[in-house]
Parts: sequence; C-alpha cells; structure tokens
Amino acid sequence: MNEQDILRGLYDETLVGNAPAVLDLTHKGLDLGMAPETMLFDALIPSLEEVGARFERGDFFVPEMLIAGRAMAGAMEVLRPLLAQTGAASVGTFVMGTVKGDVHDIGKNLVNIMLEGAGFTVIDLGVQVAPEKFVAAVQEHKPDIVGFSAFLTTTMPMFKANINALVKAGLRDQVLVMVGGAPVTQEYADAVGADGYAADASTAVRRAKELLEQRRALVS
Ligand code: B1M
Repeated sequence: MNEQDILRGLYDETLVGNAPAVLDLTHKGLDLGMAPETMLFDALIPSLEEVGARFERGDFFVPEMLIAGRAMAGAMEVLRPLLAQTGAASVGTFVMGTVKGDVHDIGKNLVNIMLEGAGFTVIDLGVQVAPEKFVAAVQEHKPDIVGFSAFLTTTMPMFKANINALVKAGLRDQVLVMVGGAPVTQEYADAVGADGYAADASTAVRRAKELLEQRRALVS
C-alpha cells in the first residue's frame, strides 16, 4: 500500500463510516511515515465535506452523517497527540466550547488540537455549552480568549447570547471573544461583537495570536 492508497482508503472508508478501517489506515499511514496533516487535510476533512454535500442532496441522512463523523473522530484520537506536539511554554489560555443546542464537535476539537500545538492551554467545555457555563468557566480560569463554535445557522445566535451573558457578568472587558464554525462569516462575527473570527483551525491559531499581541501591546 502506498500513500495514495492510504489517502483514497481514508476518504472512501470515512465516507461510508467504516471506523475500524479508518483507524487501521491511519496507523498504516503513520507507519509509512505520512504526515498527520496530510491524512487530515487531504482525505479526512474532504471526505466529511462530501458527506455534508450528500446530506444536502438528500443522498445521505443523519445516521450516515453520524457514522462518518465517528469514523473521523476515531482517526483524530490517533492523530491528536502528533498534531498537538509542542515544547513551547503556554502562550495563553483559551476556553472553548460548542454553543448550546449544537452537538457538532469535530471542527472544535481540531481547533483545540491546533491551539495546543501552538502552545495555548485549552480548556474544552465540550458541546451544548450554555451561556452561564461559559461565564462560570471565564470566572474560574480567567482565560485570555473564550471561543464559541457553532455549526448550524440555528445555533449561531447563541454567540450573541453568550456575549450578552459575559457583559451581564461584568466580564466582557476581561476576555477576548473568538467565534467560528462552518456557517459563520466575518460579517456575522462583527455583527455580534466578537473580537475575532477564523474560517479554519490554522487561521484560528493565527488570529488568536494576533489578538493576544494586540491586547498585550495596548496594556504595555
Ligand atoms: Co451535521 N450538519 N447536523 N451532523 N454535519 C452540518 C454542519 C451541515 C452543514 C450538513 C449539510 O447540510 N451540508 C448542516 C448544517 C446546515 C446549516 O445550518 N448551515 C448539518 C445539519 C443540518 C445537522 C442536523 C440539524 C441534521 C438533522 O438532525 N436533521 C443535526 C444537528 C444536531 C445538533 O447539533 N443539534 C446534525 C447532526 C450531525 C451529527 C451528530 C450526525 C454529526 C456530528 C458529529 C460530531 O461533530 N461529533 C454531523 C456531521 C458529521 C456533519 C458534517 C457532515 C461534518 C461536520 C464536520 O465535522 N466537518 C457537516 C457538513 C460539513 O461540514 N460539510 C454537517 C469537518 C470539520 C473539520 O469542519 O466543522 O467546519 P468544521 O470545523 C472547521 C471550521 O468551522 C473552523 O475550524 C474547524 C477546523 O478547520 N472552526 C472554528 C470551528 N470552530 C471554530 C471556532 C473558532 C474558529 C474556527 O474560534 C473560536
């Protein structure tokens, strides 16, 4: 089996939700010396995009989406420590969660992995996180940034609800707010009053670092 076979296999087996095969191919790819990023960006993520396209066309339904997501999540467990390898001291603390009403977590987890890889300390609150839970986490951990992920147009309004809760608790000035998720745009992020937005995990890391630098420059 060569690298092309592994990528094709990862794409095809994720598409049909064959978790054991995806796991096996992930290990085989690593044994061949493939970069975790190659497997992620050239096979696993494109496959989930195709799952989404098929769901939109009515060719796939929720169960297919669910097993494909699980297959991807299995591979991510193997790739996570490799993607997050870092020797750097913490560059900042990031509290992260998927908003209330939303159970999607693959994209959020990927952002977390990349943030950890870049030296952030990440506190992951999981999915379906209510505004009061974000508030409590900001009070407890005093992060530099709090991140909200939303993957449905129907849950994006929770960004505003979360920001309002931070304002009400007197915390808005103490923490930077970043938002993201498939349907989110820069315009939407601006409209709800977020400090930062990113379309993908690597841009999220870059944006988080920029925001921290700007804030530190302001206070020094
Ligand atoms: Co759902 N789902 N889903 N789903 N699902 C989408 C999101 C959808 C786009 C599919 C489609 O129609 N094409 C669609 C949303 C449409 C919309 O509102 N615009 C959809 C729908 C409709 C639904 C349900 C409503 C279906 C139903 O029940 N009828 C339902 C909702 C459940 C709920 O949340 N209440 C539902 C359920 C599910 C499953 C549970 C079956 C499963 C989730 C499994 C899981 O996450 N554990 C699932 C899946 C797998 C998908 C798709 C196929 C894949 C999502 C994914 O993991 N993508 C998705 C289709 C698609 O995205 N093309 C779809 C890969 C991931 C790496 O990308 O999530 O975009 P992404 O994350 C990126 C960026 O968004 C960004 O960086 C990440 C990494 O690069 N990012 C940030 C994310 N968070 C960030 C935070 C930041 C910055 C950047 O700063 C804080």
